[in-house]
Amino acid sequence: MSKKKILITGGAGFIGSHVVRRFVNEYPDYHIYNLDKLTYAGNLLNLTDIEQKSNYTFLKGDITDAHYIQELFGAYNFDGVIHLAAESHVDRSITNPLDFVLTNVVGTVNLLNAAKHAWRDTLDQHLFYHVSTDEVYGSLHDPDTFFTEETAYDPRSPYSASKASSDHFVRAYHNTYGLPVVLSNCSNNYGPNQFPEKLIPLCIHNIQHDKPLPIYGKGENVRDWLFVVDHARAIDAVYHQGKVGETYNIGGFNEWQNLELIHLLCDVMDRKLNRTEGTSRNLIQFVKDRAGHDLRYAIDATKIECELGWKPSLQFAEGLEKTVDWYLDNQEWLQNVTSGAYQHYYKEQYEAR
Ligand code: NAD
Ligand code: TDX
Repeated sequence: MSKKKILITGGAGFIGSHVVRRFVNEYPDYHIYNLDKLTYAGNLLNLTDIEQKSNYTFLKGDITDAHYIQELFGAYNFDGVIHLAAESHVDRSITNPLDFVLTNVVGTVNLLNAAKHAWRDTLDQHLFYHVSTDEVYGSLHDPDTFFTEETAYDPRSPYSASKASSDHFVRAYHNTYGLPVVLSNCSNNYGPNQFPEKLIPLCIHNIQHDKPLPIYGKGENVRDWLFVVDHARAIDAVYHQGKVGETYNIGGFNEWQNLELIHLLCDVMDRKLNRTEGTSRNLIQFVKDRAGHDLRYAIDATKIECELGWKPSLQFAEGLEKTVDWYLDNQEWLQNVTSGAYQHYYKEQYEAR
């Protein structure tokens, strides 16, 4: 029997690389095609351990190119799609919203059109999985409320508006054309291979170089953090056991105020770098708040726990320790991604704050 062909988009990025690794290693009977444009956030160094595997193929391509995507589906006859490719950073969406519309909305619709066409006579043998975010639900103010799968959408940044729009298109293709889809909305991920524009790796990098740790506003915003490998496990569960047409919220039941989280990270870094306690905390600098900064995200992950038997495997302290160790052990990776264009981004983003 021929191997099942699965297209994973955005597989050279942070979460995508962990998903690709999991599927290549766990499912030798699948052939995994990783489609990625290799933007600033895509990095093949994330996948050196699996690049030689016989059930893995990398395809460099852009999901905004409708013609290319149609041809790709015609050529490979994919059984399933796990779609992660996106512009993913909220701050960049505030300066360049259109990039987010193009990749996250138009790119997703291009993939949906190609799947609808290629799968038209065998719809029930396929699955289109859209990986999305908790940010589509908006901002929570009451500490006792959580986002459930029934929470109304209320996106408030250009990034979350683009992800909400792509979620709506995925559901519309299910409703209108019968495309078999499944979706998940996950909280903030952290772990190895995350680009140092996001809070945790940015602070790890800055602490190492004795640079200020920029905390937006008063550092009171709350996020729910999940170790990236646990998100990859959840994606595996949703792809294999999720019900067609359904949405699953994924989260860590692990809420932290930004300032508390950075205090904890500083203490871990002081210990790892043999610095006197409190050294890294002295680098904290409160800077101008993010425009439209959502106060709190918190996921209720009861559905995926009860229906698919998934729950996080790591405690936060252990996950953070692993993350710090990974960055300290992978200086070449960090140097590679923080030279060149990153310097320009950093200056633009932080010098005026
Ligand atoms: P990332 O920015 O690290 O990676 C995105 C990947 O997509 C990169 O490899 C990039 O090269 C690729 N890409 C971008 N534009 C492309 C295009 N036009 N064509 C093909 N490839 C393109 O993002 P991430 O943090 O790994 O997030 C992956 C997905 O998970 C996104 O859809 C994001 O919305 C979602 N998500 C992220 C988080 C999080 O905390 N990071 C949480 C929930 C959901
Ligand atoms: O320098 C910083 N200082 C700071 O205080 C940065 C980069 C962030 N922050 C704050 C903003 C947020 O409250 O830290 C929190 C986390 O920020 P990010 O790491 O930028 O993540 P967030 O904006 O919460 O979005 C993330 O989670 C959901 C991902 O980037 C999204 O792709 C995902 O969908």
